[in-house]
Amino acid sequence: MTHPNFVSPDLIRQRFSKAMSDMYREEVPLYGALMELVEKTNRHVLDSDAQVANQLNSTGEIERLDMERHGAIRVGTAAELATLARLFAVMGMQPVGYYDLTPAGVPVHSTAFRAVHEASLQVSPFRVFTSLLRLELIEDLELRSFAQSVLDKRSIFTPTALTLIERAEHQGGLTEEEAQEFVKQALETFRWHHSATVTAEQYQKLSAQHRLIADVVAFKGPHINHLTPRTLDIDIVQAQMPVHGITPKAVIEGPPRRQCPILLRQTSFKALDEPVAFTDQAGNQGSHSARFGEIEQRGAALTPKGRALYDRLLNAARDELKDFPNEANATRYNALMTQHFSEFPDTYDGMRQQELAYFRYFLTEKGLAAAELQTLPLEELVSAGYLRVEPLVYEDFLPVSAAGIFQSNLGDAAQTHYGVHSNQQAFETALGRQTIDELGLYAETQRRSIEQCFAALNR
Ligand code: OOG
Ligand code: NI
Repeated sequence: MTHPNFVSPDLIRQRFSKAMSDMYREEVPLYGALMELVEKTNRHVLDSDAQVANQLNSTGEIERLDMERHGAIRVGTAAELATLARLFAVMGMQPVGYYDLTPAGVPVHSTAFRAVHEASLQVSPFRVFTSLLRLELIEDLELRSFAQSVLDKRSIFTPTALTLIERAEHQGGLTEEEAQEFVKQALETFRWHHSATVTAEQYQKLSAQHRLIADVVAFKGPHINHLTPRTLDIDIVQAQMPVHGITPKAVIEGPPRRQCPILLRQTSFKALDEPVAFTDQAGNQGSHSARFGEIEQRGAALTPKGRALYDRLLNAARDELKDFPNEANATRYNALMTQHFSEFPDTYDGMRQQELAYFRYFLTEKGLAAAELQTLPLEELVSAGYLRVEPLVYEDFLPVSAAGIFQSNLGDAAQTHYGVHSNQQAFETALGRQTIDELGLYAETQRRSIEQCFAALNR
């Protein structure tokens, strides 16, 4: 039971997302520039593309668009991950999906904390891609135990944040005053720190093992490493970035450009080196690059069948390319993607009839006015115009894309090959709970929307 005086977790998340964006904008001015570019592009698309504008208006997504963003962090220990899960739970965020990044040579596995119900997503779709370092992949045993000891010494949460998490769990929520303090305290975990926790030499050793290991181990906390706004046309933004002095990665991750966008397309730019102070140096003599910028365009969530088709076509294009996409082969990669994806139906009707994507059903004016429809099957209600169908937006991430984003920001030079495989069970043990299967969530939302239509038709 929620107490009438408690602030809803959705509202806490909405405020936290805003506070995070304000903090990041102040810390990384380029993020502000990117946000302006995205806003301008979105306005242009809404003014010039009636189909997109109508679609966003009728699903209500138009209201969340300006505040829509995701962030990413990386943590070092099971205890950190488990406490983060509790912190995010206060904001109504659950771990959705399991992503294994080791096939791409990145020694982490991940989940995405986000709201799970469409009503909550509408209040704030804020998501945080959260990775756990797999220390067991450091082969040098001495370095591994050094990394472990450094991590064991740090506390990434403020004492007040921990108290408020416990209070929220105990009381079943937070009062207005507590919620305000919680947002302030929780933000501290994600702040950037110029001072490292290791010497310059220790940093070098960690970094030589993998740059990501240094990023996780050598600092006081899991600084937010990017915040990603949602654009309605990623190709425009990609083309405009250089005009604004920003150099994007060579290719856009995810599916190729389509009439009916599916899943998620992403591009990022490398952040600058930032001055840091190692423990054995006076002042900010060292440097570290961790923080970058990213933008994304979201499309329809795919069913298991649609996702299998996506994975097959993506793999076929990549196999034919025979290499990771890069500057030199970008044109060929894009051509191969377009060619292979011609097999994926590019109309919403086609995707719905073949059950490739999830949709939401809405009653139309005509449907509302008609009472004698009670016995018609769903398809006939749609074809007669009593129900309207809109694609359900994809709220999650893609492992191959995430690997491409990681790599472009860690430098592509060193490709590490790990002999290990995904270990969802170990991840969930560290997390202290199971991750939620994202496909089930989309199916539920689709089902609820159909039920609501039928209920309105008095079935
Ligand atoms: C996360 C990279 C993945 C995405 O949007 O797929 C990612 C990281 O670099 O920590 O952000
Ligand atoms: Ni990202």
